[in-house]
Amino acid sequence: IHKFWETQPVGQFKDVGDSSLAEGPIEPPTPLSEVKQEPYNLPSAYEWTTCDMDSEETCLEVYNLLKNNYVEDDENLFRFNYSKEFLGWALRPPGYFASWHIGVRAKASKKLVAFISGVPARIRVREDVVKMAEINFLCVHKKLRSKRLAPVMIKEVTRRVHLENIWQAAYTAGVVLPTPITTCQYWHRSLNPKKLIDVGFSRLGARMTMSRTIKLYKLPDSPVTPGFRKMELRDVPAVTRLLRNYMSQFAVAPDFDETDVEHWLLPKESVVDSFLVESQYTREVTDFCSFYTLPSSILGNQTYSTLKAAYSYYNVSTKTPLLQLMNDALIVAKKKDFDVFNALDVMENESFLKELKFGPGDGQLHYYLYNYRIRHALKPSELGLVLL
Ligand code: MYA
Ligand code: JJ1
Repeated sequence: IHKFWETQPVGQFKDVGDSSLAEGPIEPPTPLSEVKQEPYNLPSAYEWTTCDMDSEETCLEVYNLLKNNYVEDDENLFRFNYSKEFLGWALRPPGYFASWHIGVRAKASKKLVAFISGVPARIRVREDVVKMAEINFLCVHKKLRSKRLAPVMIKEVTRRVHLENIWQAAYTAGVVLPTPITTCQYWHRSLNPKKLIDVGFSRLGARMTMSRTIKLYKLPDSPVTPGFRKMELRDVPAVTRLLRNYMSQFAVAPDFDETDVEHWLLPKESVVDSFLVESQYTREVTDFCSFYTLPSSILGNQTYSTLKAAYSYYNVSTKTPLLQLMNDALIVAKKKDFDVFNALDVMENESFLKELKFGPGDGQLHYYLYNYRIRHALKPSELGLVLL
């Protein structure tokens, strides 16, 4: 049933529960001279293109492909609409490879019809820090679906990752493939309940009126934690220490250094927001929270075209209770006019979801590793990784 995935070095369904298989790489690296030097063959009407994300024009083409053809919910009411600024940020972290930004064009029209990307990351799996590619934004134009183009694109990105002497990858998907290291649940916290109901994102609860619903989700005007402020460049060393220490408890998590923290967590307008708590006398950074901006297009609504969503990213609490820290995150997200605050049940998130009035969504997110076996599936709470 998985003609492509059966051929790949990933945990196979038939091996689930087989304790004789050790954790770690499934296949050893091959000498670089043995990595295929030419790109895989595409159907003759199409050609490979490396997408230069420094070029406004190319960035716009990728943006438009995704805006019109990327991930939708199960009822096709919403479609992710990553901004151009977001794509520039997500695809150009420290040490990125332009060759991993892979497009497919129609030869005749030069129109961009498919895309896949990778970015380098160091990911710790239990004791071992492994160099990996994070694969994201796999997209085939709606008119070219089900023609087995995706396996060719996956093989091509794999080849280009191997050329950089990297042999493992991490990725997430809304579909079940062989085989998830964990399956996470999406949770949603209404910030603008009237709009969410009007566009079909949520429904009026049983025995609830609109005015009772609006009151239920009301939040204070400003954060309540003393010393809660936006993260700045000067905070990078302290945030890195706080985060590294906190992340060490999870089975799978990124191994962030100061360069990574500056890129991934320093606030960037309409892309990523980060806040911390600085204690009044010691000026110590004790707590941290962050979220990224990912709007969705609302498909076919007369009144609204965009749903503004914040997604919980990395959060650390050592002094401020996580519940209070995340309530402050909701307050600032509401102030910034987000309609909804989304979170996965990863890390310690379960400890605040219900109390802060998040409700479970109809979507799940499956996490995968390529060429790395995990003995047992993880609990979502053992996962310390958030992909964009
Ligand atoms: S997840 C987001 C994926 N994108 C979307 O959902 C956007 C909307 N959908 C589409 O654009 C298309 O439906 C896509 C499939 C492109 C998804 N991950 O060409 P096909 C397998 C992996 O006929 P299409 C993200 O970006 C499917 O099981 N495989 O199908 C992370 C089947 O194989 P098999 C997937 O619908 C991506 C084959 O493709 C996915 O026209 C991580 C069918 O191909 C999926 N999301 O196109 C990629 N969906 O027969 C893997 C379907 O075996 C990275 N398939 O079941 C692996 C690591 C690589 C680097 C390694 C380095 C060392
Ligand atoms: O956003 C999602 N679901 C929403 C909208 C559902 C619309 C009908 N299908 C949802 N809303 C309920 C909210 C409600 C608010 C008050 C409290 C109770 C809950 O459930 C879902 C996630 O739940 N999103 C998707 O389906 C999008 C795709 C998810 C898979 C993503 C794949 C990512 C690609 C990897 O890079």
